[in-house]
Amino acid sequence: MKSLVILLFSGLITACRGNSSYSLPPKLLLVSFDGFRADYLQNYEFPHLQNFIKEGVLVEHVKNVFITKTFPNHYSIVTGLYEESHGIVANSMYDVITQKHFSDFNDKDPFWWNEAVPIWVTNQLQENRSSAAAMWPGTDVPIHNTTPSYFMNYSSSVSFEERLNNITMWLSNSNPPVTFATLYWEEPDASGHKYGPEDKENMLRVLKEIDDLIGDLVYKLKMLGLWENLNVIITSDHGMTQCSKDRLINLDLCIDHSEYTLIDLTPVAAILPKTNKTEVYNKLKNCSSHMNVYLKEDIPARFHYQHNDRIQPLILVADEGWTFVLNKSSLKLGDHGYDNSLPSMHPFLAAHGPAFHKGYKHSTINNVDIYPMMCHILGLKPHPNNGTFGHTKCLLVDQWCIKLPEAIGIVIGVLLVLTALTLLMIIMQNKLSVPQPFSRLQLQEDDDDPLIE
Ligand SMILES: *[C@@H]1O[C@H](CO)[C@@H](O)[C@H](O)[C@H]1NC(C)=O
Ligand SMILES: *[C@@H]1O[C@H](CO)[C@@H](O)[C@H](O)[C@H]1NC(C)=O
Ligand SMILES: *[C@@H]1O[C@H](CO)[C@@H](O)[C@H](O)[C@H]1NC(C)=O
Ligand SMILES: *[C@@H]1O[C@H](CO)[C@@H](O)[C@H](O)[C@H]1NC(C)=O
Ligand SMILES: *[C@@H]1O[C@H](CO)[C@@H](O)[C@H](O)[C@H]1NC(C)=O
Ligand SMILES: *[C@@H]1O[C@H](CO)[C@@H](O)[C@H](O)[C@H]1NC(C)=O
Ligand SMILES: *[C@@H]1O[C@H](CO)[C@@H](O)[C@H](O)[C@H]1NC(C)=O
Ligand SMILES: CC(=O)N[C@H]1CO[C@H](CO)[C@@H](O)[C@@H]1O
Ligand SMILES: [Zn+2]
Repeated sequence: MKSLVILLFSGLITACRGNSSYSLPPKLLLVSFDGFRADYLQNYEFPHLQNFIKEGVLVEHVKNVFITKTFPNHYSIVTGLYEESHGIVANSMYDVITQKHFSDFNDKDPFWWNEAVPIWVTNQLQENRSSAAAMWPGTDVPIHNTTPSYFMNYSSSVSFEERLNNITMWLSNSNPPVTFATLYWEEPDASGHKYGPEDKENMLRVLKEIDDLIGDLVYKLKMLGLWENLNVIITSDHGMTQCSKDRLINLDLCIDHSEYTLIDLTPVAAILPKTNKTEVYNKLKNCSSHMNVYLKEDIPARFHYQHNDRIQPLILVADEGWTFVLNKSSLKLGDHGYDNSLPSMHPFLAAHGPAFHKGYKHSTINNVDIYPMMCHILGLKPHPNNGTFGHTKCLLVDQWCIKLPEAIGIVIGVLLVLTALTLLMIIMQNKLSVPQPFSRLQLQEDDDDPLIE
């Protein structure tokens, strides 16, 4: 009997596993459309993306990391670490000890990246697996002496079509197989900065173009027979908020430029004082009521933005929509980088593939939670990180999770059943006890006597 059960059970497991396709290693394509603010999804039409979501999962808000800039957040997604822990703390950095500078055009020194190990490196160290990148900050840098087996040097002039063609080619015919791949695109960030997110007409056009690119992506994956077995995550690094010439904070009106070195300007200014730090702090503190000025040691803990030499002694955080300028600076109509608790700074996440549920919506996760989820999908052991795997369990088919509405339903259901049972028992008891109110009293003397014997 026992062996029959085991036989049936193992047969069931084999049947569920299906055949050869499941013995192939799982594959994952991670896509970022830079600056895709979460609520664009509610306020504009995305027919292709909505189709993708209908057969996959959607996380409506992804809480990203402070500062809400491009390089830091892309590196958090692939390492699961806060900025202070992965070391890419801004798009513009200066290291006092080595006197090195980092900027988006001077980002190839591994020194800046080596404080963390991105997932494409870990994936590559697995036997018989390789990684590929059609761009993503850091993928053209030998981090811990390792680049993806297949990658492109960063160039904004390479078209989406070429990036897509090459990444899908690498995903389909490489040996050892490419199991982790990235695809990066500069929009809607570039247009968000240029027009501002409140320019409905221009954003409508740009976001329609992005939806068409998502259509091209799905079409291409289907044509190449990659669609069924590939896990695809579409997400972004940050959102965007409207700025204005009426919301400027001119630092030149408060402090002479000779007193400090400006490492990064807006909306989080990184200040390295040249003279007396306290005096610089006092002058800046008094500059505007539309910002917060922090000594490094006083930066709020919720930002997780303190414990790194690359964070400067003074930082200024502009209020949403305000811009730091110097006398000669120009203004962008849209910007990001602000407090990561602002909804306008959040992107979304959508995912599709054998690892994900179909038609499931989730309200929020942190962007550092994406890393442990990706490691789980790829069967990789994650490096120590700041993400929580449990936050993403509801998205995954191989995990059990309690979804809030169901949990409430179950609790209410159980309470109703218990109430009904209690009522029933009370009624029954009353029915039984009513006809013989006195016999009970008489019986009481005998209560201690054993019933049987
Ligand atoms: C096995 O794989 C083939 C080809 O990939 C597919 O047509 C077939 O339906 C699969 N069978 C099961 C039981 O999954
Ligand atoms: C790696 O691939 C080779 C050749 O395809 C195979 O013999 C070997 O067993 C594979 N190793 C692992 C760990 O899958
Ligand atoms: C994409 O692949 C083609 C064909 O292999 C190659 O010629 C081209 O240089 C690649 N593009 C990039 C940006 O690497
Ligand atoms: C990237 O650029 C470097 C330096 O210009 C060059 O040596 C290398 O071959 C390029 N790599 C790829 C994959 O294009
Ligand atoms: C810096 O300035 C503050 C206030 O003006 C003063 O109390 C302090 O002694 C100065 N520190 C140094 C190192 O000069
Ligand atoms: C900036 O402009 C203000 C007002 O026009 C002027 O007083 C100040 O000297 C200027 N500062 C610099 C550094 O140019
Ligand atoms: C984030 O993770 C790193 C690596 O485990 C750890 O050193 C750091 O203390 C964590 N940060 C927080 C705020 O927990
Ligand atoms: C903007 C601001 O806070 N200005 C203050 C700077 O300090 C002087 C004197 O301490 C105040 O009078 C200003 O209101
Ligand atoms: Zn960005």
